[in-house]
Amino acid sequence: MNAVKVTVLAGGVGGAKFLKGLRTELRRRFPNGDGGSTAEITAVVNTGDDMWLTGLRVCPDLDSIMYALGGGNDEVRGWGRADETERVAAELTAYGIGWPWFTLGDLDLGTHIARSSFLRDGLTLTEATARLCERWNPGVRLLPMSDQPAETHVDILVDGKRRIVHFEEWWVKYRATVPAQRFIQVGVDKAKPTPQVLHAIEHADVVLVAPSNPVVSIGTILGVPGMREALRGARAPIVGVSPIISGAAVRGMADACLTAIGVETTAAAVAKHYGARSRGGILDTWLVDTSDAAVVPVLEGSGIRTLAVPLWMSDTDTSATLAGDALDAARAR
Ligand code: FO1
Repeated sequence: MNAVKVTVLAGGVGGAKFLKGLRTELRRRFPNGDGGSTAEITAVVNTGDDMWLTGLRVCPDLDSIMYALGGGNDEVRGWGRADETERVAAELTAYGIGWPWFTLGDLDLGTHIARSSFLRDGLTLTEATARLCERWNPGVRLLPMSDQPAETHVDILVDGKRRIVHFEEWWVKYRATVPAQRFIQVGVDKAKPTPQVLHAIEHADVVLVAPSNPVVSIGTILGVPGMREALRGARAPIVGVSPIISGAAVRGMADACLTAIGVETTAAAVAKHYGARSRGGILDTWLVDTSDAAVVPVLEGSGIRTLAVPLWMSDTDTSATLAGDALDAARAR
């Protein structure tokens, strides 16, 4: 019986929670005898949040997952490193460089310096990420969606002026409180899925869409030219998990993002936004929370097989149960 291969499209914090649950569940279902699993998980991760900052390449979603699954993340903040200090950040601010409102902690800077050093040595982002993961050993293969940049920038209206700012400025400095007129993926037309991503989609037994931000995480991944086609051509069933429960975003400001692209903040609207694979989209099956069970017949009508299961990921156990439901939904297709 060859190893089960699960490929997951994921963003940062929400994606990390889901991946942690999936890793736990696969270790339970396919134990390898020493605490690990014979199953192989590959995460295709959003790089739209990435930026060059004080000369360093910062990859927030890749780092959130690497730290969370490697055991180094700050569980309270949900991002960055545990036991962090900010001495270097204070120096950078004293020199007037960087973003004082976007804290790069001392330990976190170690990651950005290492990654930037690998990139300067000519490694691709995929190769650099693999080198960082040799240390953190997340138990999941982390693949940037593309080795070419496709940064998310946001067209905002602030103090009566239209400005285009990096996603992190809108997200962290403005807390997504100023309305986003539109999202721009800078350079995405020159980006393509990496060969490793295409291979992971083609050879997957199951493809899962994590309950990450449907616009600036999953949407950014789907926006890489060729990504949708690769997913639509996958032999594996594609199961998505709603990031919206009872009309509210589970985390982050997914509602602000959905509103910006004119999509209603409901589990059904997001499913239709991703689309049924049978009708040109990418989904075969969609998981909604039990509180949204009423949308099941509606979505079945639009070609998306839909199941209502508990979606709240309050801890690794509930995340593992949810991941198990997603795996079962794929098999039962
Ligand atoms: N989020 C914040 O709310 N405040 C910060 O100062 C901040 C710094 C930061 C530095 C590195 C990094 O990888 C992530 C960081 N984040 C911060 C989180 C970041 O906004 C999120 O991880 C995603 O980009 C949005 O999901």
